[in-house]
Parts: sequence; structure tokens; C-alpha cells
Amino acid sequence: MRWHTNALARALALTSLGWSLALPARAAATEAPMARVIVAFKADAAAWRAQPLSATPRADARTLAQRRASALDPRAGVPLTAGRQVGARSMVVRATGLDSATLATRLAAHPDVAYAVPDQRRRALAVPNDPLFATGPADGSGPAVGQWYLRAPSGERPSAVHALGAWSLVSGSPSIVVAVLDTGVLPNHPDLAAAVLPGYDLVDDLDTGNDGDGRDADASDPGDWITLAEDGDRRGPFYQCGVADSSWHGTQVAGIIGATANDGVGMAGTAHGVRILPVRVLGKCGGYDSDILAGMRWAVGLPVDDLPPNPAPARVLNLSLGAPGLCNAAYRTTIDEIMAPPYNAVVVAAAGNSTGHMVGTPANCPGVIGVVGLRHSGSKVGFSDLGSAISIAAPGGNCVNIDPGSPCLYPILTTANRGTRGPEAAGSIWTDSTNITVGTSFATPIVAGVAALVLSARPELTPQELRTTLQRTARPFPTSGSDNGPDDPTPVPMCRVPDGSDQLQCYCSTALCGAGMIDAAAAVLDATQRVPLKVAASQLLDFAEAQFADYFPGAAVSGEAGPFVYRYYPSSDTYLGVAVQSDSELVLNGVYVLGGPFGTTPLFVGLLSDFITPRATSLAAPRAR
Ligand SMILES: [Ca+2]
Ligand SMILES: [Ca+2]
Ligand SMILES: [Ca+2]
Repeated sequence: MRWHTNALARALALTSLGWSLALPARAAATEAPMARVIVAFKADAAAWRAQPLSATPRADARTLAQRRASALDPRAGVPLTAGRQVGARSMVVRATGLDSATLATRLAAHPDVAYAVPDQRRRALAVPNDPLFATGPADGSGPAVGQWYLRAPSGERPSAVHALGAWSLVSGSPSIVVAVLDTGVLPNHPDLAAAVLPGYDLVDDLDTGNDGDGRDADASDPGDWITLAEDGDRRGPFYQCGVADSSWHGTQVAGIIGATANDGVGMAGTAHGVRILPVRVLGKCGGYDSDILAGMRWAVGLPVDDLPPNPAPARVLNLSLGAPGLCNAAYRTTIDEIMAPPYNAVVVAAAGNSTGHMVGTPANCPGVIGVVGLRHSGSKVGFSDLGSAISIAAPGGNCVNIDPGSPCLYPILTTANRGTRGPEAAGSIWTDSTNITVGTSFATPIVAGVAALVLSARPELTPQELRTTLQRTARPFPTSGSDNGPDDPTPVPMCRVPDGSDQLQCYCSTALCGAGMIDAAAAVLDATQRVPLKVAASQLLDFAEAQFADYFPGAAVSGEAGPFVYRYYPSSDTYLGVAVQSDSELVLNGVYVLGGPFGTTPLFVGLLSDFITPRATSLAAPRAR
């Protein structure tokens, strides 16, 4: 018990020393930026309880609003001007000299504040005006529900990812670059021209490349068709590759991620507003690991041979490619390197399309966000592979109607070209219900797009934090509501551990299809609300180490467990942690110590916000709570 008192006294001393919350500005300020923030007070906030605003005459209301705003000045570090009331206990505040994100972060740490978010300018239309978003092609050849996969989930389409909800919270940021490691991208497609960076072509082999040279600076897609003669030529490079028209695979993937929205043309990309970096690593009959690995390295800004450095390093790598087999050392090493600082890139990869077999490489590599494909109804789509290495699931496209000539109902509408061999100059198209896009290749860019939206909101997230965010906010898999069509009364089974035989549609479990069905809106909301607390927590941990070395001595091991961000000090067997992920207001924000002199149960020593005192009032007593 003595330790409890002592610890508390010590903890309170943190406050009296006047730790200043010096959060980094999110963007370099050139000249006096203007901040607009919506701040919501807690139900028991003294400043709000004093007088209900709606019951006062107009002039008094303005005075009262300004008094409430001014009560937050010490935490803001700048004088605040009251704006409009927004909700029952929320209002706009404005300030000059800092940006909205910085002000929101500071205000969110005030004990009276429930939340504080930047008051951002939005487009008038929450639903984009792209004609194919809502209904698909007018001639009836498209999915009847347009880009169904980006809408809010519904009873009929529970796997839809609710990008619409995410777009009301954040816009894709042009500073977030998503690399598409694929067959190249057609940069002149009207829905891609504004988003596509130059990129690079890393296909070394002349036959595979199909563009007359080896590696070159033109990452556009020359086509990857295979003729009957090539497929049958035993001595040729494409023997038994499979006869096919050009796939425009990279262009399709790029559209799902970044197709321009609200341009009145075509479709809307999941993370429209971000930039697409085409990294060409596939050509005729696929591509080699050596080019893919070099492409991954080049995409994040690592040096590759004598290639010019990438001027636009990517934070998200989309790999809608793979092959069966265990993750090998070459992939492990490369992925470790690109996920580590300063690159901090997240790799999103497709499970594979071999009909319910074990997820392949690179989706099964440690750290990678492997993606299973779902039907509209939330069950695993027949073609998708699965396994315990998978992180999350997203719509992969499915048809329901399987009779020849009948329209496919739930394909993943995206950008493509009419050309069957080379690209047709005036041949830009969007896929539809007869020229369909389905596969885990197209579930993957939906996840990559959601990752890019989350990073647009919180670019400081590590790849691990980003994956945790996507997983924590995923919706649970349904275990009923699917069928095998009117002609097949067989009930849909639960998915089983892949055993070498095919498994078609099945109900997912978290053991085999990842944490759940990805939810873009929930992920962005979570990232927006929780991370400022984590930033503040890490500053508290730094401060405690510097000021209380006798309690927290020597080198520490950082980690996260349950709701805690913590540091562990092996030399004293002591933990210092801050609860940042609980939904309970009692423990969210709480600072705890454990181990060493503090005993074996977590000891609550106060709220994080109690330890954060603005510089201007550094010697003030801590707030009574
Ligand atoms: Ca080339
Ligand atoms: Ca080229
Ligand atoms: Ca568009």
C-alpha cells in the first residue's frame, strides 16, 4: 500500500512539473494557418453544464459560447474564437497560428472534451456523381447495383465495405502513394489520368515484357495476350501459359484503388484522391520473383541496381499476385525491410484463386495483409483461397447467375481497355456484367484502398498499427443467409482448413478468413479518434523515463497488449502503460504501472489527460475530477 501512495504522489508530481504537450504539426506551416475544429464536451463538463445554450437569448448565447471556447484556451495554447453550435454539446472553435489537426489533437486531451475533430471542407455530394457508382451502365450490361462493393452494407449485400461512410470522414490524400505491382497501368484512361504517377517497368525478361526492351521508365501496359500458337509452342517461352486476351489487370486494380471521383465520368476509386504508382513486374504469363522483389524495394524508395530512385515512395503496396507455397527468405527479408522505418510501407496481397486451397505467397508472409475474397452475402467466394495466414476479407466479385449469357450480378466494376492484344487508343472502358472483373486480385485493392484512406487520416500509423486498425474494426462474418442457388439445395458449409481438395462457397471463420469483413468507415473513424491519444501516450512515456529514471530505468521494450500501449523495463521488471484502445471511458486514457515495486496487479495512477498541462499554466494545480 505504501507503494500505491508513493506511486500516486509521484504520478501527481508529473502534473505539477507542468509537462507540456508539444505535438508535432501535421504539415509544415508557411504563414499563420487557420484552424477550425468541432469540439464536443462531455456530459459532465463544468463549462457546458452551467447553462444550456438553447435556453438563452441570442446575444447571451454568443457570450456563453465564447466563454466555453475560452475555457479551452490553456489547452489549445492559443486564444479560441467560438463558432456555431453543432450538436447538443458540441460547437466550432477557431484559432490562428496552427492547423486544424494540431488544434484538434490538443483539445482532445482536455478532460472536459469528449472529442475534437478538424472541421473540414467537404464536397456537396456524399455520394459521388460518377454515373457507374450508383447503377452501372445505362444499357443494362452492368451490375444492377453499380459499385455495390463500396456502399454501406445491407441485408442483401453484407460484405459491402462502406467506403461511402469513410468518405464523409476523410478524402484520399495526394501525399499517400499506393504502388500497384502488376502488369502496368494504362495512364490515359479517363478515370486514371489524374491519379497515375510515372512509375517504372521492372520486367527484365524480353519475352515477358512484351515491350521490346528490359527494364525501362515506361510502366504502361503493352498487353499480356497469349495466342494459340504461343500456348502450343513447346520450345517457346509461353508453352501452356493458357490462351488469353490481354487482361489489363494492373489497370483494373488501379481503378479500384484510385479512379477519380466526382468527375461525372465512370466510377469512383475506393481511395480516390491518393496517387497510383505503377510498378510493372508482370507481363506475358506472369512474372519472376526477382522482378517483383526489386519492384517492392523500388516502390518504397530503396535503391535497386542502377535504376533511378523513386521520387514518390509508396506507403501501400498492392500485390494482386501470388503462387502456392510457403513464404520464402527472399520475400521475408524484403517485406521486413520495407515495413521498417523509414519506409513504413504496408503490403496488401491476394489469397489466390485456386478454389479454397491454402493461401499462397506473398499473402502468407509475416506482416503482409493477406486478403480473402467474399461473395456479396459475406460467405467465402468459391474461387478464393484461405488459411490462418490471412488478415482480412473483402468482396472479390461473384455472379449468382452462372448460366452462359446471363448477367453477372456482383462483379467488381472497374477500369479497363477494349483491346484484346495491345491497348486501343480510344478503347478505355469500365468492366460490366458481361466483361466481368472477379478474383481475389480485386478484393485486394479494395483493402489497399481502405488502408490508404486510413493513412490519409493518420499518416503516422505504422504498418502494424494500420493492420490492427483494419482488423479491430472489421465486421463479423455471417454464418447464415447464403445458399447455392435454386438448383442446388446443399446447405453452405463452414469453411475448413485447406486439405488439398477444392472448397467452394463456405462460411468464413476468423481462423481461416482473417479478422472479419473490412469496414472502411469504421476503420477511418477508429484511426481518427484513437491515435491522438496514442501520440500523447508515447510522450508521457518519454517524459516518465526522463524524469523518473529510478522507477523506469535503463532500456525499455515498447509494445501493445489489449488496450495498452506500454513500455517494459527489464532491469526493474516494471511496466508503464497507457490504456488507449478501450471503449470504456473509465479506463480509456488511464495510466497504469505494474511489476517491480508496484506489485502484480495493474495500478491505476490517473488519467493521461491529467498529466498533460499546457506550458502557459505549468504550475497550476491538477484539475479536480
Ligand atoms: Ca520494358
Ligand atoms: Ca515498358
Ligand atoms: Ca470517375
